[in-house]
Amino acid sequence: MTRILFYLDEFPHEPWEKALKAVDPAIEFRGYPNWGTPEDEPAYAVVWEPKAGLLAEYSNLKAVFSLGAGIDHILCDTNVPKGLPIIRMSDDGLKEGMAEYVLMNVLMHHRRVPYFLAQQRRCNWQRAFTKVASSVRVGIMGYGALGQSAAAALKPVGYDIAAWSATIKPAEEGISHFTGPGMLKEFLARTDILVCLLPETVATTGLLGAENLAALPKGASVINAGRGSLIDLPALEDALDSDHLSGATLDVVPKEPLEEKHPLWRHEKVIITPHIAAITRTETAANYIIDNINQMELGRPAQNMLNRKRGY
Ligand code: NDP
Ligand code: OXD
Repeated sequence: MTRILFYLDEFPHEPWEKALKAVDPAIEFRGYPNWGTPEDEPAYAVVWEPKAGLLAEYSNLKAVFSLGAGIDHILCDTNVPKGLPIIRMSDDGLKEGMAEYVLMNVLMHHRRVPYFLAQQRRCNWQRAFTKVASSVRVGIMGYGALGQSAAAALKPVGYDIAAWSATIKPAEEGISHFTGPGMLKEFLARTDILVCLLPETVATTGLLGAENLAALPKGASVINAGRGSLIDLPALEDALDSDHLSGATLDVVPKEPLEEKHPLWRHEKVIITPHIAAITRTETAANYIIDNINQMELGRPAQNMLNRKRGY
């Protein structure tokens, strides 16, 4: 029998137990704190922001499933054993959610919604014109599962799309590819709306500072739905205030929640959402977790296992 040890502090466990048992009625579901003892039979952990020390304490874990695509909420605990396999979420629900969020925000910046909302607050009937989609250059930073799903949603609108990633990608109709640090400036210089979908790693932390923000063309906007550590917020604020950038959407910030007195909450050019771009959806995630467990039980590799060397 498969045993799942579940940890999700902020939300009730019941919908997850129901969804996992709908896929495999034979599983045993143990919601934290009822994990039993580390001497119990081997088990799989399914977690979001687990308590520090918990994963190290349970030496009976075969693998850990992250309830999100990111694993920074697990690796911030330095006690997590180095050899413990960690599987990242990459189910269809997450991809669909992110595609909806990115499409909505690219359209909002393309059609100047932050500007029109600011005019509305002043009761100002001020017209301004927007470019046709085919001349709007969207740049997707991070072309993994979520970047590709976002691109698929943007393509039918007709945007001029490019993507930047760590490794070379095969040629693809409708997407120009840029690779690695050497091509970053060139990628940024051709981007009017930058969509950031990068994981948090040593290489991505602080990557969008003053210098790289300055490489974007005047009037560009930035959408960050990856991780907050990517962007230097004071540099972003300066770029918005100097009118180098025309807008930003932040779903993630370096320290969440964003503190109440932070000026970006009230900035006219900024849209803030509380890390909800793609919330893991129970049904598709339950299928993904059980499928992966079944593969591992057959001695096959799990999908989307964390590669600790590259950090994602
Ligand atoms: P993937 O691992 O599938 O994709 C990551 C992409 O980032 C890959 O294209 C990878 O390049 C690229 N990348 C990583 N490091 C670098 C680097 N140093 N330079 C250039 N490119 C780099 O991850 P997902 O698409 O599934 O998820 C991306 C991130 O989105 C997650 O890690 C998570 O932090 C965030 N997220 C946020 C959510 C939200 O609600 N705000 C929801 C879900 C995820 P390559 O293809 O060459 O490997
Ligand atoms: C994730 C997230 O990593 O929701 O999936 O941030």
